[in-house]
Amino acid sequence: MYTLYGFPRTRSVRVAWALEELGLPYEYQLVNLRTGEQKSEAFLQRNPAGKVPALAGEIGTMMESAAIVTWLLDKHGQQEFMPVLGSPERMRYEEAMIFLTTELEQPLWNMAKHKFALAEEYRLDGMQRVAEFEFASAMATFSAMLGDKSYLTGALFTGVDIVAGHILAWAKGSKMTWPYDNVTTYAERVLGRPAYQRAWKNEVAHLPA
Ligand SMILES: N[C@@H](CCC(=O)N[C@@H](CS)C(=O)NCC(=O)O)C(=O)O
Repeated sequence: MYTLYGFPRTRSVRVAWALEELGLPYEYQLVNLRTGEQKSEAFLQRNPAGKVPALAGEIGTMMESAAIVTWLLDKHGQQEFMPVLGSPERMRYEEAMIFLTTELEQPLWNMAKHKFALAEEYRLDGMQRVAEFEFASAMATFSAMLGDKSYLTGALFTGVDIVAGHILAWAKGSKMTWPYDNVTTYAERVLGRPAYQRAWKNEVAHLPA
């Protein structure tokens, strides 16, 4: 059985969502970011980055949420959730996954880092404005990549839609908006999936009082 090390309202929900889609049982191990547990010696042994998520299983412990989602679905859900390696759909998968994690997510992360996540001495004034500009530009690209497809690679819901769905939920939580109807409809489609709802609720239920 897998153990997911996570904390509610973080990127760990991506991994929980993938596990829920696959119907795999997993143990949820809260790493208390409020007390700095992610930097404890014990946790650093698992994930030297000192971040969540991490996924522990029979073959070791893995970090990086987008990679974990891809790995899990390749291993357990290839027929159902993953385009075949080398196919045009898989090309779109790889392209979108890198775009999401390097372009679309980064402005949101910069907003969070410079508002609360970094120690005050490292926060830069003006980052919000830069990040809003970069987010708007990345969203225009995202809307064009999605086009009129149901999902990012075509008709199949895949791992890259988990990561995109999480980023759009994060954007909404950060009060970001966009003028693209195709993105709004897509966000409703992916975030309405029962597996996402279950993953979200399960994480929140582990929140320390
Ligand atoms: N690229 C990593 C980023 C992981 C990450 O930054 N996690 C945040 C929560 S979303 C974290 O653990 N922050 C605590 C810290 O940096 O001390 C991934 O996608 O897994």
